[in-house]
Amino acid sequence: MAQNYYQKEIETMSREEMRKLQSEKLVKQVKHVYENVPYYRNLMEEKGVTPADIQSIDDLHKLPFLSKADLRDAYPYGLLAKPLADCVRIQSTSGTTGRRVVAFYTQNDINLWEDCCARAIMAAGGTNEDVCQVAYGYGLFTGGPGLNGGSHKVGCLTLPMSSGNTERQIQFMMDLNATILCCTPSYAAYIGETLKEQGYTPDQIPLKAGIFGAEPWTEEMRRGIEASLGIKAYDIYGLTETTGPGVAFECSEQTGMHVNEDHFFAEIIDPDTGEVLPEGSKGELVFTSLDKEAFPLLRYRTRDICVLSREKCSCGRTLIKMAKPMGRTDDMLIIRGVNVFPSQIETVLLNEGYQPNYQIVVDRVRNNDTFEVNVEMSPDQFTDKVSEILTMEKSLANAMKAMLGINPAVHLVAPKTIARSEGKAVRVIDKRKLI
Ligand code: DLL
Repeated sequence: MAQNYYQKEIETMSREEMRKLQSEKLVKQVKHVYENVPYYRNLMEEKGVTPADIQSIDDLHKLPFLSKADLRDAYPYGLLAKPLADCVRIQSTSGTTGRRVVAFYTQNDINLWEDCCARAIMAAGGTNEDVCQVAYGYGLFTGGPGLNGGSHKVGCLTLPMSSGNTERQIQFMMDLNATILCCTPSYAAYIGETLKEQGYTPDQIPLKAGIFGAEPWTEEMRRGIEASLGIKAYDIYGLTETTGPGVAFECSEQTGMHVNEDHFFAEIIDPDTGEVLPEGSKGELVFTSLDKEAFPLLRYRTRDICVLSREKCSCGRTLIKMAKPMGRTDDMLIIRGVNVFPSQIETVLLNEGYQPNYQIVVDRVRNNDTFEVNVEMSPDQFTDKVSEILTMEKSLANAMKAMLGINPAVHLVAPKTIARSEGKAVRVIDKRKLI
């Protein structure tokens, strides 16, 4: 596939030049934060570090970490590094636990964020000939605004749909011949399902590519979405704390996501000791914003478990790659002492011929963990014969036991009874409240 770059010079820069650029930006950024963010200055002072100690990117490890707890402590304005007069926008997380994260942007911050999203769209083959349907949520969530801005920069005709109202999504997609779809992978799967129900075959759908992220999804799920929509599906990663989507994006090689490392420097650390791990090690992903102005987090611990790689990429980009996040240090469930990732359950479901419409319910009864997985049958799997359902449940439970090492109670439920998500799917209900 011929490569489209949005900012070729940066995306294909030599490693030496990139290090030099990162070092120059870091030195400036540390000074900016030290002078303007008393909260972080205190952390630096506690560690005995001053801006003079940071002469290049090799000195990054000397700086203190920031975590979600710091964001909560400093909420809402304590990590702001620019006067309010220079800030033009906030975005925020859904904040289901504790206080929400509120991130601030200057116009330059929005500009660099949209550039990152434009790189992602072009890496997925997008050009100004495309019609880009943005079905991520708009508003406080970063998905809609980020991809909307990137789509404008590429020059696509942008359909600012936001999420939800699937009938309308499909009508616009078909009437306007949308060629690129941006939304969460679970919503893409649902749109595919609905199109099928309406009698469309993949070759009747005008889409050619999808840019899906904001939640974990497996390779099996990717293949399912690609088949149902007749597209190539690209992963995109990001988090509100660093800007939003576009911190990293997939190219046509699809062996990991290129990190926009001229803006976000990535490290992998041991989550227990904080020690920086060598390239190729699995650990917690940490980002440093090298040139954001309003909300420049240094060494922010994402809690995403990941691996970085500098292997040469056939797309020509030299930007370091991150693997698909392999879970979070905080969403990993420990059930009866066993580590369980929702993505493992999803893999089993897809391998066994089920759709990834499921919910994990964990509870603790008399000091014992209970572990239930509710799985939706598709209309052609549906039966009301109890004996057949019991056999299917048993076989699925065995497959999960083989993958996880522990036995869940599997309940098959009727088609369309697990709530569909228009944003991030709620996969886990943990009633144990262990912390
Ligand atoms: O989810 C930003 C985003 C919007 C990314 C649209 C991609 C597309 P938050 O709501 O702050 O931001 O959630 C960030 O979501 O730390 C990961 O755990 C998870 N996440 C994001 N992208 C992916 C992905 C947006 N591609 C958190 N694969 C991150 C797996 C992802 N997990």
